[in-house]
Amino acid sequence: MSVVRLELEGRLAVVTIDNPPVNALSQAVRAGIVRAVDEAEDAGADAIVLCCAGRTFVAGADIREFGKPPKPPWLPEVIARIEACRRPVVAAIHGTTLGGGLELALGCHYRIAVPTARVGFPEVNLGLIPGSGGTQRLPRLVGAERALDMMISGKPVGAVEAARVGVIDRLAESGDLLDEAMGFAREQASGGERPRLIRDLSVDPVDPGFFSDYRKRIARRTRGLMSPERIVRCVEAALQVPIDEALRQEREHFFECMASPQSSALRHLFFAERQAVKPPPGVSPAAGGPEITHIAVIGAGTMGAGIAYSCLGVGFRVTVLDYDEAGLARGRKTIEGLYEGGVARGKVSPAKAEDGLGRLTTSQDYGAVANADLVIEAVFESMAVKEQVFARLDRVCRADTILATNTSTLDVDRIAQATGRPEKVIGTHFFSPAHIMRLVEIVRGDATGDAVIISALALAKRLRKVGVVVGNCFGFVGNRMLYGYGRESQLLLLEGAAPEQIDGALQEWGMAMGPHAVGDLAGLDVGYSVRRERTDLPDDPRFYRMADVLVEAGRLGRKTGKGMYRYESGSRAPIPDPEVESWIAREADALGVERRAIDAQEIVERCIYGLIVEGARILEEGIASRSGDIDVVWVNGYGFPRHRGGPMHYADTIGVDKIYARVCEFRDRFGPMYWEVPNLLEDLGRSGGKFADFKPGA
Ligand code: T1G
Repeated sequence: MSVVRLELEGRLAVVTIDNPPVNALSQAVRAGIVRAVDEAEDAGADAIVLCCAGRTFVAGADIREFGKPPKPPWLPEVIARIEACRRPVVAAIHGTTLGGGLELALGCHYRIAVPTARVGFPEVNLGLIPGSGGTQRLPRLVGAERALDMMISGKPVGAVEAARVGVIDRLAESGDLLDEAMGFAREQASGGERPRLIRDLSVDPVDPGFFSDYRKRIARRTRGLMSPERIVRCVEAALQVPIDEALRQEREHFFECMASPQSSALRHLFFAERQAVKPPPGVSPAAGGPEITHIAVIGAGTMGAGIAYSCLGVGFRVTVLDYDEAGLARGRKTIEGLYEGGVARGKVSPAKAEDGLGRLTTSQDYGAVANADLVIEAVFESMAVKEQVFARLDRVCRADTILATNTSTLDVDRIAQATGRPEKVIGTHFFSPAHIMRLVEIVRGDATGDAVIISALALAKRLRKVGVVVGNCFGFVGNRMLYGYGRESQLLLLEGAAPEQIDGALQEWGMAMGPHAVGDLAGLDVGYSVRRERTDLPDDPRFYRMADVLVEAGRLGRKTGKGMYRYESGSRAPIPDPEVESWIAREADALGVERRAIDAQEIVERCIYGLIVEGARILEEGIASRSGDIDVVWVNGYGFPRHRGGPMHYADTIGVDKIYARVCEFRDRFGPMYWEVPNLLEDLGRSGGKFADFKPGA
């Protein structure tokens, strides 16, 4: 079936794009539009309505075509063909009209939209810029500042707002968009004069210092990114040179961004995040578990309350259970506080807050959770405690109730063995703060049934989170890799790099926060107690030595006013502490570690390659089923820079052969205890392969 069809309705031509799932502008669509417009003109139509079948008007260029040899007609040519029409062309907009879809609509003479539609330029999220006139036509409609805000944020705006500022000419409120679009087209056709072209408008002048001020305003949030600056330059050109020259410059900037490693990384993540939330190979999507409406959360602490709030926010009935009355009261207070904060910030309506709290019950009695469809355990990170809780849940809950644990590192199989229903037990590892962090590691035990995995993926999607299915091992994917990264950041202290130097090097490289600042934020005692639970710690007195010394000295981090850094009251700014410096020197001396000057490159390589080495082991063991899943975990759970695509994509970008050679150097210099080369890294390093091409078990 053709992806673009033309129907003549009296003296009107209706051109319908039908390219599921989002009417992306593939080569066939672009060619089909040109052909349909030619035919409509040849037929002498008074006007053309351009609309889309399915759930949305065009949601953008076909990202799958990027990086492949481009095929004409290019989108600018399609837009130029529409603008050359002697009769009006009206875009009928619904759904999410994004990127090239909005550029196509701006090439039409007029735009009509249903009020629920959204329009925007998300290209910056892909390391790109609007490359088909968006940087030129949008400022002509809404002015430089509003256009820059839309393109730099990448956030869509609703049709009502878009109509208010002039992007949309009319709202279709009858419920029949096509009918209203045809009526609007007839109106424009009856005028007889040549339809207006946005390209013929001029951009309202700006103050002399506008662009330099605007660059300062966005500097922090666009740190390290390439395409925002290119967008600003394009809008500057819109005010300075004729449009055809500005369009030429825009195209040049677009292709430079397209060729950048940043765009490759961001496009990789776009697809990896959609792939990661699909059932892993071997799990039948049709399995489907019980309908989940009532969720019980065991443990009213910070994580339990955050999980409960997330579930309430999307309509579940939630029962929070805690054995301790005061703890339960604190948990309810936390949830109420989250709603109050949401209402105060205008993120949650008072009605929604009231509705959510109306679906919350709290109890100290396990009987209250007997009829839950799903139970999420979020009690203290102790295997003994968790085993007791699961044994009791197994006795109390319905036979088909799914029992999930929020453990961050412990053995899901052992927890499952505390029940008589191991096939119903799964890990749902939320990240703190649970109501904000998008990532959920869905940990499948040996016995976990497909239906339970599918139910957990569906829960994550409903919570608007990224649920990634991972295997059961110590630390699963994220925290297991974190040890490689954290271990090196600790050893580097003893070897001579100051905490602020380590954090600074990694933040400069792109990490949201340095490892020592993160440790102080999370609380050094958290890692300390997990390490005490471990029975497989390396036989190395240097392993997390400074973290242990600080905890044993009562320096737990921000919450005690000092940890690796010190903090002035009321401030979150980490301040280097000479006392810690002296302790590090003392410990290094006691451990016989020779101290030396260490440069930023070694800091970054040892910490980031420490991630990659563990990621390679995770892949070859099948703990992650795709290298992209590891990338999705690290950009969504640990602040890995999105514009570097995740640890495994970054390794593919650098070249696995180069990573392999450097890791061999580290092994030879620091020993095989931490730098033993995984087989997969060696195989790919020698063959020139990529992690992205590795299929576990293949
Ligand atoms: N190209 C190709 N495939 C796309 C696509 C696109 N633009 N958008 C979505 N898909 C696929 C997606 O991979 C998934 O496939 C399915 O559609 C459903 O997507 C020229 C250069 C539109 C808000 O950045 O933001 O135009 O996994 O799961 O949650 O200057 O998709 O089912 O096989 O996300 O309902 C600009 C990207 C491109 C929009 C719908 N446009 N898409 O969300 O569904 S660059 C974008 C989205 C550009 C111009 C520039 C979302 C959505 P599968 P989904 P959703």
